[in-house]
Amino acid sequence: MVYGCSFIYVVRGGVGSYSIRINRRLRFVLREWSIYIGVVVKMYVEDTIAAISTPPGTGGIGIIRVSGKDAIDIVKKIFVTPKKKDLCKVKSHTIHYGHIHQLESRQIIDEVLVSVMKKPHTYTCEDIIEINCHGGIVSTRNVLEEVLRSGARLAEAGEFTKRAFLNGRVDLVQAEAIIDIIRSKTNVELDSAVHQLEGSLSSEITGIRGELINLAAHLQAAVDFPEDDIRELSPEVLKQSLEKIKKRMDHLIQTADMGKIIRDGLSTVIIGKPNVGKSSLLNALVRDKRAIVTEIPGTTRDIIEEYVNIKGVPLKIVDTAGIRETDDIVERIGVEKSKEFVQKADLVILLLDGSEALNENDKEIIRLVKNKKVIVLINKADMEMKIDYAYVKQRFKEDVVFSISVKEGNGLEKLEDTIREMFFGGEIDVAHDIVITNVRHKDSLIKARQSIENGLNSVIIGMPTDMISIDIKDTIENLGEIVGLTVSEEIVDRIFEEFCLGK
Ligand SMILES: Nc1nc2c(ncn2[C@@H]2O[C@H](COP(=O)(O)OP(=O)(O)OP(=O)(O)O)[C@@H](O)[C@H]2O)c(=O)[nH]1
Ligand SMILES: [Mg+2]
Repeated sequence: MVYGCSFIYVVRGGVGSYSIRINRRLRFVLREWSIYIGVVVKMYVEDTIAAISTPPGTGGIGIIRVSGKDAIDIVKKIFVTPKKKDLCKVKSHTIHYGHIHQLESRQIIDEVLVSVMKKPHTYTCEDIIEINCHGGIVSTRNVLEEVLRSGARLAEAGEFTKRAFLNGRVDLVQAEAIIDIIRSKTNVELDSAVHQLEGSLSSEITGIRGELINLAAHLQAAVDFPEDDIRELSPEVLKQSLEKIKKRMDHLIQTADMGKIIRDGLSTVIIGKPNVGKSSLLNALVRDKRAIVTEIPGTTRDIIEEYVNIKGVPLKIVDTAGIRETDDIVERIGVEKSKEFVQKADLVILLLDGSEALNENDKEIIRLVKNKKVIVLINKADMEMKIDYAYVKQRFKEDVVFSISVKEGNGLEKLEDTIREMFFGGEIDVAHDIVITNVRHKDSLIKARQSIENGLNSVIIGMPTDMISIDIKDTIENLGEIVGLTVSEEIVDRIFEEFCLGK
């Protein structure tokens, strides 16, 4: 990839660091810490890339996306409309019917619709052409080959979005939100990713960062230009400002637990001795006959995993083999796996058969889940109850033990409400709340919080302004990593490698 850079102007009053690359190898890092110099750098990417943007395989249509300064000229060489339109002269954001020809033999390869989107209002901020061809594997590949032959380079994974980032259309948080949108497994995850793409987290981070920049500028100016009579910030005012900012960071970090659930699903395991109705419960929750249910104890032997949305809480729910002592090798492996899953789970749903007295297997499982977050369901409430209810109630908090009948569907609603209350304690509004769903963001926030804490301690013990400025500067950098202002080239590469081809 060939990069260029140009400096547009130098202004008074910016603090930060800018990192850009030229010709892949040459890394140009502009870092300044003077409150009087800020440099606006404009990046541009030289070559034109192309890739198939639709999934591999056959489909209604296949889309070849071309982006870069020569996109229109390249496609013009192989695309012919019935009225021999000149693509360079058509209006931006218009669609044109025609045929793709082979570059040399001029043989027609496909009948297509070509979308022309001229910069800057495009996905990459560059000229983009999208060729909609018939969605066969061969036809799509043939069209791509002609585009490459005409002068484009095959795009790397995520390179279109990387260009959107390099050209300043999205920041790193928004670029990562695009991958999250593509990979969303539940609506909650999707809503949260869309909210981040709209810039909710980015503006919170840039807001906090902006306040720190103002503080740093004020501190530095008072030191560098004492003759200008710049009013010094009193330690008390400084402490209050830093504490306020730390609180905002704390709040963001606290959302990361919920963020993990939104992203990966609440890891939930259904556990119990054989035949208590675990698989029946899984099927009821996913509203599908996903697991085999029989009256024979030991029916489930392997782990069955499903994603389900329970009143807005995404669950990765696992049905396990019933736990009991057994000589059957296959079943024994299943039982061991069940125990392992209990240890890893965020939530354990322990199922007991209310129509039977508790036996040693039940008691062993009750011991096994002692230190876990657990909901205890006494199943088969439609039958005569023989279970020792008092024994169970003694061992768990009252509000997490209740009867259900999976067969008749009684108690399922209460189970769903209990799960939601347990983890979200009320309303979750991922479409409006800012939630940290990305481990990279969480790590940088934790580093930023540590830096600001160091700064606060420096203020409290009366360290000189210079020392406090260093901590504030570190915080600014840590926050800059999140949105991509101060992030290393390796991290940027790693993020975009996770994308699919053509995105
Ligand atoms: N009466 C009654 N029977 C139920 C209820 N829930 C499940 N069953 C029955 O209990 C039997 C066992 O159900 P499963 O869901 O296979 O039980 P399991 O816990 O997955 O069993 P294993 O896979 O063998 O560990 C089946 O015959 C179900 O129809 C219930 O609420 N009431
Ligand atoms: Mg089962």
